[in-house]
Parts: sequence; structure tokens; C-alpha cells
Amino acid sequence: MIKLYGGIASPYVARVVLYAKLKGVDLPLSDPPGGMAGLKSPAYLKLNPMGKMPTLEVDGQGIGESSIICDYLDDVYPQKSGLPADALGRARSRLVARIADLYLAPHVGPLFRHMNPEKRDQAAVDAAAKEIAKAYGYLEQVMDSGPFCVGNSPTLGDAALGTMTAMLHAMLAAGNFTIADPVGSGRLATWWKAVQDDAVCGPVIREHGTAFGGFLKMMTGRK
Ligand SMILES: N[C@@H](CCC(=O)N[C@@H](CS)C(=O)NCC(=O)O)C(=O)O
Repeated sequence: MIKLYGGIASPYVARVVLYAKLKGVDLPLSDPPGGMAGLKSPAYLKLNPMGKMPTLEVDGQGIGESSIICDYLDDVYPQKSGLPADALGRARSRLVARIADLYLAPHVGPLFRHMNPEKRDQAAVDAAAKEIAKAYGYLEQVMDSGPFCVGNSPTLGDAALGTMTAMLHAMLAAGNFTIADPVGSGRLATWWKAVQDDAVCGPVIREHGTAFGGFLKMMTGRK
């Protein structure tokens, strides 16, 4: 038995949902044992000691970390790959996902603390904006001529970066930040249009963006 735990408002959960769809694998989302608020429950921590979503449960054993879950899906469902055909293309696609995790995500999350324009630390926002622009610069260089991250079809990198970009857009809109859209021009704009227009990527990315926007509204309305 295989079960994916998490909510689509998480970009990491959305990455796995999208990746499974790209591979033609039916992997519906389930609420974590203990419910969405139970990520630190003993039952959930037994499956994923980091207490984060997503977690994939396979025959009672848990696998954490979105990219590792995607790797696992490739191992057990090799029929349709979610990666480019050639080794260099596969490396590029994985690198896009890695850059999104290591160089982009750490600067997107903290914007959450500065959602209110009247109370924000503008210097901290400016510093994050600089790092975010830098990360998209790295990504642009790693992508090939596209229009997807690598070639003509969406792969792992598109699943990872597409969902994270939707999250960033939702944050920029909700916080009324004066940060320029990092995918607003050039190669990155071409990429963003390709993933949004794609029949598989577009709906998941929009569903995630809407769910994350709703989560932001709930959290900021509460403060
Ligand atoms: N590196 C992890 C990140 C997962 C992550 O940060 N998930 C967030 C939701 S977007 C979470 O579960 N946060 C709850 C918590 O940290 O308590 C991955 O790729 O799966």
C-alpha cells in the first residue's frame, strides 16, 4: 500500500503530486495520520522524523523529502520517466530542483514574516529580494533552450520550480511587495508560460497557488 500525506498548499507536496501526474501515476493526497495539525504526532514522526509534509507511506514505512519521494517514484514506476532522456538533461533538471531547494526556498519562506507592509523590516525584505533574484539567475543559466527547464516536456525541475514560483507569486501578491516578478521576462518568462500552459503542470500549479493564497489569507488574517 502506498499513500501520500500532505496538503496541496505546500509547494513540496504539490511538487510530488505534479511529478506523479507527469509520470502518469495516480497518487491521491491523504491527510496525515493525526490530521493536518498532527505533523508532530508520534504516529507521523514515526513515518517522518522531520515532521514535515510530504511523506510517502509504503507498506507501513515512511519516506520524507519531496525530491527523495520523486526519486522513489522513478524507481518503482520506471515505465514513464519524469526526467529528460539524456544524462546531461537529467542532471540539469535535477539541478533546477536542487537550486530551488537550496538557493531559492530559504529566501522565499522568510518573506512570510513581513507580509504586513506597515510592520515589515524593509531591509530584510530587500536582502531576501536580492537573494531571490540571484537564485533565478542561477536557474536561468542552468536551463537549456526550453521552453521547459530542459527541452520540450516538463520534468522534475519544472515540478519543483513551478510550484515554488507559484508560492512566491502568491506571497508577492498577498504582501503587496515591491519585488519585481523574477520570471517576468526573457528565458524565465518563456519557461513560466510553458509550465502554466501545460495540460498537466498548469492545473496543479494553479491549484497549489490558490490553496497557498488561501493559507496566507487565513494566517495573516489571524494576526
Ligand atoms: N525539504 C522538505 C521541505 C518540506 C517542508 O518544509 N514542508 C512544510 C510545508 S511547506 C512543513 O511540513 N512544515 C511544517 C513544519 O515544519 O512543522 C521537502 O522537500 O519535502
